[in-house]
Amino acid sequence: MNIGIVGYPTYGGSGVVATELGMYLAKAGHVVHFISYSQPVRLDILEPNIYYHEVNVHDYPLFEYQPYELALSSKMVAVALKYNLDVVHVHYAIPHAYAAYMARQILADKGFNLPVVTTLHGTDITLVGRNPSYREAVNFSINHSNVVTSVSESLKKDTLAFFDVNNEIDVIPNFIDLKLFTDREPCRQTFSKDGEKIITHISNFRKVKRIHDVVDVFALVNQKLPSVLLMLGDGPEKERAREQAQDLGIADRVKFLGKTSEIERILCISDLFLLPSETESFGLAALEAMAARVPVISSNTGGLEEVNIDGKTGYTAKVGDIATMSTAALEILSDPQKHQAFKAEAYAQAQRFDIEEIVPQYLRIYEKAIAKSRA
Ligand code: GMT
Repeated sequence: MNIGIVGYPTYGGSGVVATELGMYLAKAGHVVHFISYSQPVRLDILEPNIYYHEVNVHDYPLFEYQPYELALSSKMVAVALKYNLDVVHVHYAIPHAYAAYMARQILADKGFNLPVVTTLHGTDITLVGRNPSYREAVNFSINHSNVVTSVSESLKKDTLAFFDVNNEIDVIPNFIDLKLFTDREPCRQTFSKDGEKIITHISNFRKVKRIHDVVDVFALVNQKLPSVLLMLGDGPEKERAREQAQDLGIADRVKFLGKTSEIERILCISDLFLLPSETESFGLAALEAMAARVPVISSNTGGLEEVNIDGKTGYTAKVGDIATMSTAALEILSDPQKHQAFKAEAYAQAQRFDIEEIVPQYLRIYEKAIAKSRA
């Protein structure tokens, strides 16, 4: 198949899912055309069957805001015609689904049929999409995609609750390539001396991640158990977290490692993962931790309970309940046998989201979109 994939090129979330999906499809022999405003961070363009098309937005003094959707639609049209795309798969509704709808209309005018698959990822529905400035356009794009998928049952429920949806929504959960999490050389000594426990958090450090809860939970654990907190990623709340660690007197225990390409390696030496988010449609970072056999302490919001099974792969607690989260963390970390059992369950759960199992579901979705677009 000739497949167009549109997504954000950034580190984390929907962009990673889009990139990993495309690269897997390319390995399977499909020809994949990535369309974005810059090259996706995890994209290996040296691999066969992968093309990258950059969307260029022209600057003009009249524009206070550059019309990115217009440029994106035009690029989709050009790529579809030149490479005879069978389907375009857009990740994150805003503005990709809307731009894809326009591209499909323009192409129809030229006698070319381009089926559109939209995957909803989370904040495009739960935070940004609900905003009155975007709601109507997001609603329209959902209803006019040939097929819509969401990454969890919880996100599907939220979408049906927040919008007037008259389109079917298929749930296809996020996936993980388990092979990436094996045979990593140990680097524990770099971060932990004398058997200190390693607790890890990965995110884009936005408010929704409740970074202050990560630091508070860690501080409570650290009072009872020698430990270090590794903070991976970057974003607006990072400096505040650094100050918080200083105020709590644990600055030397909290290491900010920034955006690193060594996520799998660091997870493989971690003992526990924290994800206390305000909302999370899925929680891909929690799944990555589980693939590295790391139990997770998370909030019980959104799709997190579909990923982190309370009392099995880790524990879940109400948003902001740092007392329960720290008690749960200590329970797991201070009992080696229990820790081993949680690690095994975490890995077993990750296996259910193996890329080999999930990606074929997207291929069936593409077939469905093609059939629906011809009906
Ligand atoms: O918040 C993030 O981590 C980034 C965001 C994105 O859109 O890239 O992530 C969303 O999509 C991920 C991939 O499907 C999900 O795992 C995250 O749970 C979701 N984030 C939220 O819902 C807050």
